[in-house]
Order: sequence, then structure tokens, then C-alpha cells
Amino acid sequence: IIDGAKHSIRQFPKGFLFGTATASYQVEGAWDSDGKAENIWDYLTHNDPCRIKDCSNGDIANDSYNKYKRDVEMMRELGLDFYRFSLSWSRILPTSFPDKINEAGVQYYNNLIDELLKYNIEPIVTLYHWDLPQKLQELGGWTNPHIVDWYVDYARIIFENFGDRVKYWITMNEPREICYQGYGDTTMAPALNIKGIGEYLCAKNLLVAHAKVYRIYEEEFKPKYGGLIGITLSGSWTEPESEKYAEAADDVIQFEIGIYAHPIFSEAGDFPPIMKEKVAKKSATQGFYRSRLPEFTKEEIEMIRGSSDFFGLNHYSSNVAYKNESINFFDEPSSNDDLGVASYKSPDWSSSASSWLKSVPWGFYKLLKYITNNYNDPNIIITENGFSTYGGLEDDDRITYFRDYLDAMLDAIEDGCNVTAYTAWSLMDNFEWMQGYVERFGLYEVDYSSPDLTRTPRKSAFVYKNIISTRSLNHHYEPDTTVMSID
Ligand code: GBH
Repeated sequence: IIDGAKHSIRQFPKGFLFGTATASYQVEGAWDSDGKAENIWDYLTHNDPCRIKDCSNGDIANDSYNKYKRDVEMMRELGLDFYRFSLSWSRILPTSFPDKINEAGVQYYNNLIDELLKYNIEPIVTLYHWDLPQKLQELGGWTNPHIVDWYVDYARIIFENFGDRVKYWITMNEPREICYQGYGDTTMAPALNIKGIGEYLCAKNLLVAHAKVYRIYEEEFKPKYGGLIGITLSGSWTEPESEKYAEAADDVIQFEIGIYAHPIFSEAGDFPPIMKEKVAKKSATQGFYRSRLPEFTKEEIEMIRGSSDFFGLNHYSSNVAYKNESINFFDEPSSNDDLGVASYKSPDWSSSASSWLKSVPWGFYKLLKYITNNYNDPNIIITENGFSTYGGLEDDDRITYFRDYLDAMLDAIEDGCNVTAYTAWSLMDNFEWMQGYVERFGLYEVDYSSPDLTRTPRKSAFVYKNIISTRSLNHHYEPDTTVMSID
């Protein structure tokens, strides 16, 4: 089907929506303007600059705090249905708490939202995309159960200020990256590296916080405003190298996706049974008095179950599971050791600028089928999908990636998956976390050496624009890249 489809033009379903995404710390800059307080990425990049590949930071980034009108102009050029962006907690609440609301911060987001609505671009707003106020980190961040209250207070202020105009909410972006990379590793702030413990405490508190915010929106704001609220999970597909590793591959999916998807989207709720079993067993042999995976109360399980109006999915790539044993080099507890499966990326898959990102469109198809079959056929919104290069306007590899992934998504839709929207990561190049400005994901290139951070459409921007305006996928369309305009 896939090869045959490449020769024809495929239509997207009626009502299917297209957008792009960014995140506050990655684009806003203005890190200490108008009363904004420090967050964990400000802290990390300022205190240990060369933890970032090019020793850069998000102090200025794309200066979207001041250039948001140009950003919206680009969205109009592309003809987007929606724009997904995130709010900076420490810009809105400089003390982290509701005792002091920073009016300038609220004003910035009001301006952005109003500018979007003026041009019929639907805002999809993420409450939390990784930039925790530094003060809350010093209080333990996502390992402190009190963060549930702090996050709920913050969310309430957000709904009160923006709920009249924002109809799509995402509570969290990628819990897996927050907890596993930030608390169980050093690859994301706060880089705590407390493996096998910190990452699980984080997961539990984060799920409870998410669910509580969902319930508050459901009870207090939905009746008034009628919006939708859900969560975005990251998910790679894991393919077994052979039938022998089918169970191992499924265990990987349970540890990476199930850890968050099972509590929210399954019939039964709670962490996946296999995960509870594996962590408890390891913990016991290691001499712990209880499982390192914390338990939910019955009330928490019920509150979390069903706490998302859609399944937000960030998907980029796949892995192959090939070993049914632990690869624990450090002889210490870790979630990788608890899982006890090793995987790799096939050398046959075509590469991007990011080591973890290879093009595997059939993995996208399989993951969509998996989510549909295992999590109650949810409404799936692709909240991120994209490809990195080292820059340059002629980005044919990115175009190929987008087309192949959209093709796979259309196959999944034809085969019964309820996918209703697609978001390209990203509108423009931005601060790519530990990779600084080295790895570029933008449809628009940002010239970081120009004083006004000039944004220029790449070839992929023209192709995406054509996909949106024709509502169809044509692998052979060659854009005229001389002039970008608003239709
Ligand atoms: C997203 O994270 C973020 O939401 C966004 O802010 C970021 O800019 C964008 O992606 C691009 O990186 O295959 O086992 O090696 C994606 C985070 C990081 C998740 C790499 C998968 C690879 C795990 N991804 N990770 S593996």
C-alpha cells in the first residue's frame, strides 16, 4: 500500500487539522524581562553553560517574547489551523505561587492568543513544557508530593486568565522525558541522575498533578468554556528483532509509554502490571524494603483513569529490541535495569542530525495501531513529529521524512485509527535543549547571527503549506520557493 500510495495523491479526511508547535523556553527568550523569574533551564544553562553542546542558552532564543507578530505572520503564510505553544510558569508566577501574578507575563500571552485568534488560528496551549520554576526545584520539584497543589494553583490561574479564549489544553509535555531524563539521567534539566528512584517518584506525582488539573478543568471550567484538556506523551515504536523478542519489545513499550498511558487510558488504570512486577522483584533482590515504584491510592487510580480528552502523541522514531536481559553497566538500580531489555537503531534507517532520530515511518503506523488497540481507541492528536538537520534552506531530507510519516499516518487512519490532527515540530528553529542551536527542526530557518533573528522559510515550509492548502499529500509536488506569501 505504502509504495503504491507514493504514486498517487492522497486526501486527508474531512475536518483533519494541521499545525506547528514550539515551547516557551525554546523560543521566547526574555529570560529575565518584566519580572520573569528563573526556571530550571535558566539555572542549568547559566551555571553549567557547556553542558549544552554549543555552550548556548535560551536567554534570547528566538525572542518570540518581542517577535510574536512575525511568528503569527509565518503561521498565516503556512495557512495553519492551529498553533501549539507552552506557557512559562515563572513568567506568570514569579514566586512560583499564586501570591503574585506578573501582569506583564499575562499580557504577553494575551497578546499572542489574541493575535492568533484575529487570524483564525486556534491556540493549543501546553501548561508545562519542562521549564519548572527553579525555586520549586529546590523544594524537590516533581519528587515532592506538594507539587500537586502548586501545579493545581498555577493551572487555575491559567484557566481563569485564558480559559475564555483557549479551547484546547495540554497539561504536560512528555512526562517520560521530564522524569526519565531529568530525574533519572543528566540529559535534561534538572539533570539529577537519581536512577530507579527519582524518575519513579516524579512519574507518580506528575500523574496525580495532571489528573487533578484535569478534574478541576472538568468541574469548574468545562461547563463554562467547553474546551478539551489532555496530556501529551512521547512514544517511540519498539520492534522485536525476531519473534523471540516480542515480549521484550512489549516490555519496552510498557516502561516508556505504558508508565503514563496505562494509568490514564487503560480500563484498569494504575501502572502497567508488568512494570509493577519487574520493579518490585528487582527492588526486593536489591535489599529495598518496598518497591522503588511508588503505589497509588485507590482514589488516585480512579482520579487518573480517564483523565484525558484525547491522546496527545509526540512521535519521532523507533528502536529494535534484541536482548532479553539487563544492560546495567553501573551495578545500581535504574529503570533500564528494572526493564531488562536492550535495543538499538537499525543502521539501515536514514539519519537526521540527532543521534536518536532515524526515519522509520512504518514504526509510526505500528505505534498508532498499538495505541488504538490497547488504550480504548482514543482520539489521537499528533502533537509533535519532525526531523532535524544542521541548517540550510534546501531540506529535502526533512520533506521526505514528513511525507513518509504523513503517508504512514494516513494508512493508520484508513485502518481505523482515530487521528484527527497533526503538528509539525517545529514552526522554526529553536533552542534544542542539550543540543543548543546545533540541531535544527524548523520549517523556518532562524539566523541567530542576524540582529533581528531573521526567519526564512525552508523548502519544507512551502511543501507543508501546499499539503495544508490542498488537504492532500503529493510526493511529487515541487514548490516554487522564490516568494512566500499569505493566501
Ligand atoms: C520533543 O522531545 C520535545 O517535546 C521538544 O521540545 C524537542 O525540541 C523535540 O522533541 C525535538 O527533540 O530513541 O531511545 O534514543 C522529544 C524527546 C528525545 C524522545 C529522544 C525520544 C529518544 C529516545 N525525544 N528520545 S531513544
